[in-house]
Amino acid sequence: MKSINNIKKIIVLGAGESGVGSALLAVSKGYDVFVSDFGKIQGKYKTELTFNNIAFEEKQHSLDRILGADLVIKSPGIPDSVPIIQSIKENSIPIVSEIEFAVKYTNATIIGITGSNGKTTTTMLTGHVLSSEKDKVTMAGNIGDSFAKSVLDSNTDTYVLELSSFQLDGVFDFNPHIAVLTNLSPDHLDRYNYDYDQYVAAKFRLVMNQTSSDYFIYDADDHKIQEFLSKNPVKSNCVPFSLKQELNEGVYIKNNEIIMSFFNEEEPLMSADELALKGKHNAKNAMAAATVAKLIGIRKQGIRESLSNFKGVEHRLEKVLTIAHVQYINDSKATNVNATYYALEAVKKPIIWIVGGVDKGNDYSELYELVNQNVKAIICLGVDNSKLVQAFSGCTSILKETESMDEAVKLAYDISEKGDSVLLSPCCASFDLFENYEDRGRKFKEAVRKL
Ligand code: UMA
Repeated sequence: MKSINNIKKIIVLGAGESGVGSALLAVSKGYDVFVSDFGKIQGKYKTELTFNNIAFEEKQHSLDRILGADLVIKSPGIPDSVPIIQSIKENSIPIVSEIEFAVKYTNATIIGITGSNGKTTTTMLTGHVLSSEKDKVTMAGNIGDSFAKSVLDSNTDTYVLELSSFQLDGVFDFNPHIAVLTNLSPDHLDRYNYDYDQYVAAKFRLVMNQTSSDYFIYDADDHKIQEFLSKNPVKSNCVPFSLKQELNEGVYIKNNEIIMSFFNEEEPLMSADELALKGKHNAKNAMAAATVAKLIGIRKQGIRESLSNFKGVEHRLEKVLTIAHVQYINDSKATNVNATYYALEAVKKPIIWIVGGVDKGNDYSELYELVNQNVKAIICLGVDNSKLVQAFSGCTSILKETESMDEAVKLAYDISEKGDSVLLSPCCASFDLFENYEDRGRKFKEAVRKL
């Protein structure tokens, strides 16, 4: 990227959470900023731009104006394949993500957390544990609030950033002091030419600038992570965690006890039974959070207490209500096959499964066994359900389709019997019928409460 000192005109593409945060930060740093959105800008973001006198356009990308930029900050939801990005690249104008831009304006310690699943839970757990002993800890990134806006607003010591592959695609100098990779499984393949390795490479951009004074925490049981590392060693200190093997350096479980093995010293942290979040995948998320906390210098007592009193993450296997002995569970955050796999495994059967949305190149065959065993009815909730119907029509006798959340929940209610679970675990992105996965989860909860 051009030295930041030589940049005057910044174009921000996309006026959602990321773009508006970037624009506000850029204006505060004295840049000439113009925001361009191809769609209609949401009311709250338009108000923020107008209120701060930031020039913008909507329902178009004006090529001439955009090509006058010294730097383009691209929102993560905009794919590289769209014509405007191609034109910007042909004109050799640098394109960065909000993360790359914003990090230049903070001296706080950066903890960057990515992974195909568990990154929100791990980010929130980490923030929760660090906050037990530190005052100025801020969580941001893919978790909802933009990093750029929090750099502008807050006076923080430590950022815990949830990072998506889309955000990492646009980083070049970004270097978190502590990086966490929770796990890898195929996701967002529609953005990576349906090539899993391209997606994996995007995730590993998290550690590409790390040095010997930084740390990389990762799942040692994950074959894809190990495969990548064997071909592309990192420069930072590797601190793996594992449920399967005792590690000389790292965190593992022995006789149900979480053991931290650091600097040639082994110490038990707590029993896995004491963790607030249950299940193997949550044990791993907790081990990753505990490792970050240890490296940051949080005392063992603080780590243990925080991991036992954590309240959980909204839209992630969130219990909503029990009606007529049927449990309704909101797992709207499950936007890929792997996340839904965990849900179908973890939730009490028989399950009435509400699934669907925007398919991201999913391979549903991994779910067949679980669906055959645990699911009694499927309700497809999406504009185009054809791939789901084709994949699962042989698995259950009941398969219904709808485009309405209220109707999906009503159908589930009608089908359900005492002891069943109704699970919203969509396995897909939400943008066909909802603003985002939070909106989808909230609408599910409203529909359940209306029953
Ligand atoms: N747009 C254009 N041109 C285009 C395409 C889109 O201008 O060619 C415009 C749209 O009209 C819209 C804006 O871009 O107004 C939206 O940008 P965006 O999709 O990047 O969404 P933001 O509101 O900026 O939110 C983004 C992340 N969204 C995505 O990556 C899709 C949020 O992650 C993140 O919290 C936020 O930045 C702040 O960092 C959400 C997400 O769904 C939670 N992430 C994906 C996931 O977790 O699977 C990656």
